[in-house]
Amino acid sequence: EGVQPQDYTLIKMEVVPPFPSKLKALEGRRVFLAAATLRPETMYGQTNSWVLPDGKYGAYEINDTDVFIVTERAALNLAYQNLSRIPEKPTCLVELSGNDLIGLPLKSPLSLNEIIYSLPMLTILTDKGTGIVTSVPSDSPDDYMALHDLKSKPALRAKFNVKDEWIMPFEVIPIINIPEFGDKSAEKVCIDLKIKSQNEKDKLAEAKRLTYLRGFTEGTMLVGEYVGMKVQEAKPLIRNRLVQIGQAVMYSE
Ligand code: A2H
Repeated sequence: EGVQPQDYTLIKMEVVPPFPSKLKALEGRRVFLAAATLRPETMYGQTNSWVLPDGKYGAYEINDTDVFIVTERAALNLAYQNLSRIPEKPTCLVELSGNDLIGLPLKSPLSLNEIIYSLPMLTILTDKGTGIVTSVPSDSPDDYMALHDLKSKPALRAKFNVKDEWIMPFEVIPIINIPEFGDKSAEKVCIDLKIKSQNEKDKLAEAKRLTYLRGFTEGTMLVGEYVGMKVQEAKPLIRNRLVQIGQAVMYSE
């Protein structure tokens, strides 16, 4: 926990019916994986969502129609931020593990890929955000390496029952140009730093440091409603629009 509160945008990634047996009790409701992001302007480039296979999640009633799948810790925080049907009291409809969520088809706001899938990431922290992360491999080194690991390692796919069609069709999409790093900044920096896997913590921290600030201060949007605009200016506009149309909510911790 930092000293400063962190403000996240929670992206509502809708689970596409029909639901698998573990989620059958939720039939008739709108069910979302709620992904915490600091980069709402990158949502055009989503290729999948990430869950922790051994993580504990629950399906929580947010209001009369919507259900969010998040960690219990996040559900409690949400309940104190007016995001629970019963104020200050989370209602869990179904307990789930990350493994139950792998392979769910999702429709996610602004994504150029119409349907994306939920996949395993081993470095997700359960004490940050919602425990659900949306994947933008063009601009996030963690996402790029985790997707690269799954694409290049058949044994890893087999271990988590990941089908080829949930990953192989999904390529890195150029969405932001950074003068020094080009149109796929995360891919470039991971290659330059010779990062081998999602587990190379120190190198990935360096990759994030290199791309994060530059992306914000010098990046230009290559796609979407604000194409040509600086990331710095587009970011609040995109975030506010997503919240206004009900496809995202703000969350702080
Ligand atoms: B970001 P901070 Cl394009 N465990 O969103 C691990 N990582 C998590 C997480 C968790 N429980 N919850 C959120 N995150 C990720 C987009 C993105 C992000 C881009 C580039 C950089 C980036 C797409 N993934 O983050 O420690 C989420 O990934 C770089 C730090 O609170 C979230 O934003 O600063 C970010 O980490 C929040 O990390």
